[in-house]
Amino acid sequence: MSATLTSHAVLNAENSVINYQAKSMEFTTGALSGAGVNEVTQTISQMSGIFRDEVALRALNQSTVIYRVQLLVPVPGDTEGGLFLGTTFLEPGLVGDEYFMTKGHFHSIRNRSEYYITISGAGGLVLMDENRTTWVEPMSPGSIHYIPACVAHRVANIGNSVLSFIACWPSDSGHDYASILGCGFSARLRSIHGSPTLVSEQ
Ligand code: M6P
Ligand code: ZN
Repeated sequence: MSATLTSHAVLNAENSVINYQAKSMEFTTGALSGAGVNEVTQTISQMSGIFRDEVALRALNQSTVIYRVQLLVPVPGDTEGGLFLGTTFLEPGLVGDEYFMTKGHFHSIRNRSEYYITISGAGGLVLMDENRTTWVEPMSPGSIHYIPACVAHRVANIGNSVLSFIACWPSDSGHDYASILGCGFSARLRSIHGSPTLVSEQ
């Protein structure tokens, strides 16, 4: 007997079908689908303490979605040697003069690195090392960004459409948001005279 290889079947050496839960990515948007895809949504109400202008943040509709992340988490979060995959969809918009952005984080295990790959839209990847030196990399469709160990990372949408990007990181990295909430990044990506500008914090 022979079996046919389809997108929903994996064959073993005996050419019989093994149970397989198909997953896929739609390349124009980065949207993930299939077995085990989870989704996390961040609304304005969940972004307290992230943007510099809290008054402007409170004036916005609190239920507005800033970004959502689709996740493939094939192993528990403390597994050494595994990998996680995610697609983030970040809406366009401003809080005061600051672009809609992700919360940003260091990895809890500091020596864990990560890849971001832009699918659509225009963005800035804001990076900060442990000496609080901050820089920004431009994100456009196809751009690949290697985030080294010990570097905090956050993405701002500087365009007028949804910015989507794929991320891949070690499953035991963890997210250290507390350091960012405590001290922030040392610079912010703001719209100054209509142009994205990295502005140092006072
Ligand atoms: C990427 C990855 C995720 C992260 C998400 C949103 O998909 O880096 O680990 O959760 O972006 O970023 P943040 O958690 O900083 O809001
Ligand atoms: Zn990360």
